[in-house]
Amino acid sequence: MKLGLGLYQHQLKKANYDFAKQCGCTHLVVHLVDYFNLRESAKGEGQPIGGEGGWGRAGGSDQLWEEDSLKRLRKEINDAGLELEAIENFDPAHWYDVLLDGPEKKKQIERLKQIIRNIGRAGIPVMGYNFSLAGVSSRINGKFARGGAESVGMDGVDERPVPNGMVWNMVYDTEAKPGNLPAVSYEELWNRLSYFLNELLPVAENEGVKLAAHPDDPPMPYVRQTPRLVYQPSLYRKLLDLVASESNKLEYCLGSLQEMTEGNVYEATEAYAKDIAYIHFRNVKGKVPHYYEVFLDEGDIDMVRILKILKEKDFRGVLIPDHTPQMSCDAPWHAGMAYALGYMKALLKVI
Ligand SMILES: [Mn+2]
Repeated sequence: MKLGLGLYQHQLKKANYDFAKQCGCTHLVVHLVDYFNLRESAKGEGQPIGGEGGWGRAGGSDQLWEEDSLKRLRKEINDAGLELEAIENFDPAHWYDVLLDGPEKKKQIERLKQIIRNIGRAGIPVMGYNFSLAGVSSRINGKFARGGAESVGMDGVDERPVPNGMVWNMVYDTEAKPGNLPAVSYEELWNRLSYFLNELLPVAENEGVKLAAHPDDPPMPYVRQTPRLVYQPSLYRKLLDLVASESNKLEYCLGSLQEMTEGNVYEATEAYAKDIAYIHFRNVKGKVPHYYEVFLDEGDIDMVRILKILKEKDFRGVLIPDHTPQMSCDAPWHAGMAYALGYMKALLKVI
């Protein structure tokens, strides 16, 4: 197993590559979408929460997905002594009508195919995605972790409808007509995912890229009056069975799995180990709709037990901390990540 760090778009710079290397990482997972663009001031604070405008404007990352830009990014990372394992999340501007089954769907799916080709040709092995209408939402902030460390959690579901022009918790059309997303059934949403996978997986296979699915965060059957796809562990099987392909993989989020109300995270890890592209290694207390993100060593998941299962199943992929609580100091995000990575590195050695 390999140690990695996830970096947000605004963090893609030499100092953070060196930081990852110093923490013992060999791999990076990067976000090209800037979730903080409406709130520049929030960039030091770790995870996006988002208010009325969600996480901000979609579409800011256009140029970054070109083959040349991706090659340049990979080279910068390689030059710092690290490998670029994955890109996490498409820009909503590139696929809103794939998610919404809108008029631009065919054009946008072609764009996604080109993006997969660019990623493959830049030598990046994995594209992580989260097929979701409401995206990550219902988040609250608080001093939920040990010693009053700030983290995110959930205390009830966000029931507000998703306004027109917004999807995946970002705004893709500021001129959208007033009103909200029409109601969508589970069956319809699974059909949309099926279209996406059937179109994209053959291209991904050709280019040697894995498409890795994140479960719903939070894993509730409905959020903001929209249905969700993977909100119980068994629904990951449904996703894998939808389209048989070597490139149909999981962005396996331990926190989200633990927050689910059915099954348990150990059985799920055993069941899915062979299908995991990379892992979000984080811990939580509680289950939906009431849970908090906490430090790795104080949550409900026995992280040692998880690593033992992964070792037994011969998982050789990358683990990243995903999120951590913010630590009280001048560099809250970095301190949280350094703590998590040190803890992970020691566990990997011990098991
Ligand atoms: Mn995650």
